[in-house]
Amino acid sequence: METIFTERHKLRNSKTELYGGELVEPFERPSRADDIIDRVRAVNLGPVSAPDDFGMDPILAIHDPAFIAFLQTAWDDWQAEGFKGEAMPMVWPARRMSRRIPTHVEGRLGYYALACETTISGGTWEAAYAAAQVALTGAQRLNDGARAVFSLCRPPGHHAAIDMYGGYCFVNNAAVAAQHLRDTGAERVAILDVDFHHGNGTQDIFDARDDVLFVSLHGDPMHAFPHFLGHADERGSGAGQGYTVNYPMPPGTDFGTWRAALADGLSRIAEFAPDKLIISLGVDTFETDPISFFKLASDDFATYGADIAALGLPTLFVMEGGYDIAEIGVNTVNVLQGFEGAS
Ligand code: OKP
Ligand code: ZN
Repeated sequence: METIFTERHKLRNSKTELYGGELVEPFERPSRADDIIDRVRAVNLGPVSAPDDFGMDPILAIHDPAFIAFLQTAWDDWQAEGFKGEAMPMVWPARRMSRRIPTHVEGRLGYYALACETTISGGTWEAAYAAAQVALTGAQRLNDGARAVFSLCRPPGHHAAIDMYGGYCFVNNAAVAAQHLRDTGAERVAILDVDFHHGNGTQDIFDARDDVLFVSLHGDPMHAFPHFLGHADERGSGAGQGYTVNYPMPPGTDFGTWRAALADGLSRIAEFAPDKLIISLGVDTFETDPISFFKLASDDFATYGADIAALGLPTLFVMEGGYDIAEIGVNTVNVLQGFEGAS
């Protein structure tokens, strides 16, 4: 399997995350991608290629232009205020307040953020742009006939909505890739999100559409980030009714339970009969992930990779989360090797 990767992910290197009331080193750090690419090379998964540049249009096909303009200038605007730390929101348009977009960067941060753990620092936009190109290049490889491709995106994307960032995400890489596939011949695209966290951004983007099926397995939002989306009764709206499928699961969920939900999700995907499949691949379902509560073991990742392969669809793996740094490379590549072994 070919991997698409660029060192430009290193430009996303913020020093702080607000966690438990403290500023800590971010869980979403550059060494994550380094460990994954090291493992890809160690097992000879396949060639590693640099992304092509598809420009801004495919990003703007998903995201609000004013939101993207905000991401591009937020760090400069923040620094211009003379602030010493990294950019983070601290006030939101909460219930019964105005949706008018403020002028001051503090107001703009609150308007466009869905959470405040994720700080913006120099290079953040450049890395997020590069990650979207990594996803787009993988999608294009499927168009060129590949059975499967691994887009090693960093920063991740599935929490990023049309006009919101947060949860370590800025541009929704999987959504940008899905729209590119739609715009280049695919009639139907399915996105299967196996990251521990609900892909609220992806769900929001495709909520009212029947051409992109969104299926997500995740920690129940009653207990887990992003807390305000991902319930089982969210099924899509308008023409998109029935094209969002959520499997929230409780703390301590083991692989048997998780795999049964996957089997159900895979049958929904088979029924939809998409031309292409995108996997939002997070390995934070691992038993020792520091911020999650599922109990998958390393071997389970290979098992479910094979389950996904049984659909027989052209498949793009887009990297999302996973924070147990010691095992992130093994677990990620286990999914890909499990898939290949069963293809
Ligand atoms: C990004 B991705 C846990 C706080 C969680 C943000 C998590 C973002 C996850 N107590 N904060 O989906 O892996
Ligand atoms: Zn996650």
